[in-house]
Amino acid sequence: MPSSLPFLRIAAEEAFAPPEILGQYRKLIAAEPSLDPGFTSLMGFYLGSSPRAVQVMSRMTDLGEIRLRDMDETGIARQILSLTSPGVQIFDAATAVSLAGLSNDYLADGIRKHPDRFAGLAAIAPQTPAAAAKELERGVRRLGLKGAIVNSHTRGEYLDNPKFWEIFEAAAALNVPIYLHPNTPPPAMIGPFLERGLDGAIFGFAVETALHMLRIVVAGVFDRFPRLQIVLGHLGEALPYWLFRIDFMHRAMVAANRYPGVKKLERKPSEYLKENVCVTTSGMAWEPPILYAQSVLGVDRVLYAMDYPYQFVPEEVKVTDGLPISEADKKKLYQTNAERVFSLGSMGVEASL
Ligand code: 1DF
Ligand code: MN
Repeated sequence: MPSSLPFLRIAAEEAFAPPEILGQYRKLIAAEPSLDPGFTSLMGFYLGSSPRAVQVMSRMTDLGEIRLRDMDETGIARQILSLTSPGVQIFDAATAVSLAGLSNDYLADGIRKHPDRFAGLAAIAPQTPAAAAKELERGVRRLGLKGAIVNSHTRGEYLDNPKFWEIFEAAAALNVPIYLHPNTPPPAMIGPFLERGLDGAIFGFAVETALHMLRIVVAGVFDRFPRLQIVLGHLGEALPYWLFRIDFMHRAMVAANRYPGVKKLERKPSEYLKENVCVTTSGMAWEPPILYAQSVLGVDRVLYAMDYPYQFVPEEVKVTDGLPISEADKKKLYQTNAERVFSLGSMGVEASL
């Protein structure tokens, strides 16, 4: 790692999976291929034998030498690790709760061995909201994790449903963010995407995740939990481009009392998206939208991410390095925003444990 740089590169959306969970994915696809066509399409591909799948999966379970070598080659000082999408959210409730604990223990072990290189987010099972809140608390308090990852819908359900709000309550109380990571669209939505191969990272991920984020906003989650912070990947899943129209239409809909589920909020939708949301550059190594996101959300709310191992393209770091922004803003993008949002001051597992 070049030590002469005036900043550390911290990558905030980096995936891993314990072998046990990949095995459970395999079993589920074989046993119930029509349970969730998006999942079967996505993990059916990545657990298959194409060169891309093999290349990605050869790195997925590693929290040691392979990953560190790749990080060194690309100049990534630290990865903030999270269980790959769809996490445990595809499983039945009991399996999901148990595998979330297993995954977080696996992750904490990896971090304990390299506390200066890795930090992590807790996998949780929204299927059982109380258990999810408890596991988030265990992850943060006992394992030293820095927040939670939720891979968008859980078996077709979204976190704006108040039955999930104890998860938000726990995150707000612990003062940690929730990373709202993509998932493929749920069965009720995926048909038109799948027919043309648009269900995954190419576009369907962003449609699904932006929808989920907006459901959380218009449901009033941030009026109830004003300090809650959500992190979105992929430069905000296109939402920063939409702020003007979302505000205009939301105001018009509320004024017309058009939908029983759409209530007046304390702030404009765009204000929540600017004050309760941060975005990362995962998968979006492209100067125009990075500068646009910084201009709309502010330079304090855009964080670097690579999306390793799905998008392990060493040249992409050069795009971020070459952005026409000040050195001070580059340090925010690469390092200090992540340190603030994920409270990385105390990286690794608490010394007292
Ligand atoms: C892909 C991309 C897969 C992302 C992911 O998890 C993922 C992909 C299954 O390229 O198929 O996290 N991503 O965040 O862009
Ligand atoms: Mn990702």
